[in-house]
Amino acid sequence: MPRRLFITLEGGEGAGKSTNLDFIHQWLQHEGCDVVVTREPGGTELGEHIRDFLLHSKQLHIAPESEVLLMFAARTEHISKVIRPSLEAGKVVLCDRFTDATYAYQGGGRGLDADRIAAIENWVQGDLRPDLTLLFDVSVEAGRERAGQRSEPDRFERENNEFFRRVRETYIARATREPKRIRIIDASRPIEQVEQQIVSVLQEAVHGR
Ligand code: Z5A
Repeated sequence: MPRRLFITLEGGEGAGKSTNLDFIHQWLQHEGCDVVVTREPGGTELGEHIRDFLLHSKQLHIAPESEVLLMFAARTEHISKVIRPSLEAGKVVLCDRFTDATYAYQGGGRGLDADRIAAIENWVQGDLRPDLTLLFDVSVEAGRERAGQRSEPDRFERENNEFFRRVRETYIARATREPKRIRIIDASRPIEQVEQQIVSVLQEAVHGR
């Protein structure tokens, strides 16, 4: 039987997390996993309220420190009500973004000190870390062009290319430091090839091959 796993999806704007989430969910179910799909910020009633505020507030400028604390407030609720109970019940948790996004957006993008983020991470999460993270990587320009075809941009999507370059660099630096956990998926390829790469990474994580 596949063991319990905590899998997270990460990437910059337009990298294709949402596009591939369904595919990953179905693949895991087909392999016999009991899967809980969730997202951050969000995943609980309080978390969804925080998400709504952070993404859609008319107040564009929020102090980066407030932003990071709100992300972790949502995360604390999410961990205690959804993530830990699901893992303890032997399920696979498939989460659209988690703490790597905080390092990338609030650390890289907003310029907050990574050591401060790490201190809150340790306090809030204890030893909880994802077992596997799929980092969907595409150039900022290509990702933004794909995402640009959507409707009204949210608070993050209004940031400039420089912001998103720092986000991407931070993600890649983290993947370089933790290559076993964070697997880079080349999201610039056609969807069928992206899916093939996803499957080979998941095979290894779920079945150890
Ligand atoms: N955030 C943060 O700052 N700190 C934190 O700690 C956390 C989050 C947890 C909400 O995230 C925001 O929260 C996020 C960071 C911040 N802001 N930003 N930007 P989100 O995950 O909900 O929002 P998102 O980044 O906009 O992601 P998304 O909606 O999941 O979409 P996506 O991954 O960017 O891409 P997509 O919707 O799957 O695809 C975009 C388009 O590209 C779509 O038309 C697809 O059909 C197309 N596509 C996808 N893949 C391909 C390929 N391979 N070829 C061609 N076309 C493709």
